[in-house]
Amino acid sequence: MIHIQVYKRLFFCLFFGTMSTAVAQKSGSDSLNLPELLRTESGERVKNKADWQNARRAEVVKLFEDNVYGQVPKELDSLRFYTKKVQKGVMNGTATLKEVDIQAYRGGDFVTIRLVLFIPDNTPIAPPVFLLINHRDTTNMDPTRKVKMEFWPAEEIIQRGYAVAAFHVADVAADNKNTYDQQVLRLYPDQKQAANGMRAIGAWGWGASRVMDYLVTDAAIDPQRVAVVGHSRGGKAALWCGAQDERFALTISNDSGCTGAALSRRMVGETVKVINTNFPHWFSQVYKTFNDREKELPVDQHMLIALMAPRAVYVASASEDAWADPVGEFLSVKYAEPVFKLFGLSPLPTATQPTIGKAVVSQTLGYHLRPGGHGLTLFDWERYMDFADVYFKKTR
Ligand code: GTR
Repeated sequence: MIHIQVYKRLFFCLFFGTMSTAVAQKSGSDSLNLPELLRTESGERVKNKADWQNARRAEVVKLFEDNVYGQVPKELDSLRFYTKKVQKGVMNGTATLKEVDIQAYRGGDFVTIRLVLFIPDNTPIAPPVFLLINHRDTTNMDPTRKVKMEFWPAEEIIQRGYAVAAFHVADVAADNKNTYDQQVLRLYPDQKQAANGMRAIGAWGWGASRVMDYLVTDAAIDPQRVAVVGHSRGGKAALWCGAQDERFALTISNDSGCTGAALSRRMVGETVKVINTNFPHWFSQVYKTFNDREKELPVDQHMLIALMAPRAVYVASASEDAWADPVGEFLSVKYAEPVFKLFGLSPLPTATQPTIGKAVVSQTLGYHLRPGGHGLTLFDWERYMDFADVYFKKTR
């Protein structure tokens, strides 16, 4: 049954997904009946950044915890960092490799996140870092660099003067509906019972926050300039992580689609029901009650993007990636702009989706539509580094 729905959806998004943003935007957030960003639960208007920071922001984080991604447990007995390897002069003498085990302890049990980190040598100051939440094969983050993939072009990122890091999602929650609870959820058994309990996507974001716990201790990099990056399902986790962990200066969503950057209420491409049916281990039990009820969701994804303010967020789409609804990914950024405006930050310099291959950026917002299919490519990374060069005021 689900397959016919998928093909119907695919046809629907191919036909309607490409409806121009101008039309979509003219129909505006009203026609989508998007939940209001700038009004509190008690009906107060959010007039300035203080209203947002002191009241509305926490409400929106809670709405996503309770209805979509689940809780974000913070209690730990201890967190230990073991630097297993430091190898200088790698990448033809341009970088230092660090392999660090991050061990999180609770209730006599622990999980280990294995971090791979390359740091460029001879940068004038501690460099910014790109941290990838890797859900693809570990060969995509090969510390020996025998295998090089543009999914994580570590050499090119080092050449641009950035540190580059990655961990694999399986260290915190296997991407499998039968075994996802055998890593970090072992430390938080109560989450399994809770209807708004953390599931795999939340656990991957939790993992990135534990990596940040390590990065703030490493003087060789600049923890004030860390970007959390994810592709597709990893992009959903990166957005949720960046939304609630304000230590990440920049959040990058690459083709994250449904329950990532794409507006759920558009119901173009993958829907809430389809994603909950195909990946029941990704989101909270409560989220499943919104299958086929997108219009009743107390949130939509523009609110997730808005939680990054006043920090930066970059959303990318791919022109042939109809399943991820590129228009919906772009509109989420547009409809989040009112919150950035509260901080005096300008909107994207365009009202409509930019032409394929052209990046549009403001101080803290970025978007591009890459030519081609669903994937994380060197083209995408170069656009992220171009944005970060300005946002992180990088000298080299
Ligand atoms: C698809 C899923 C998408 C996206 C994608 C990916 O199967 O429907 O939501 O997450 O996988 O991660 O590549």
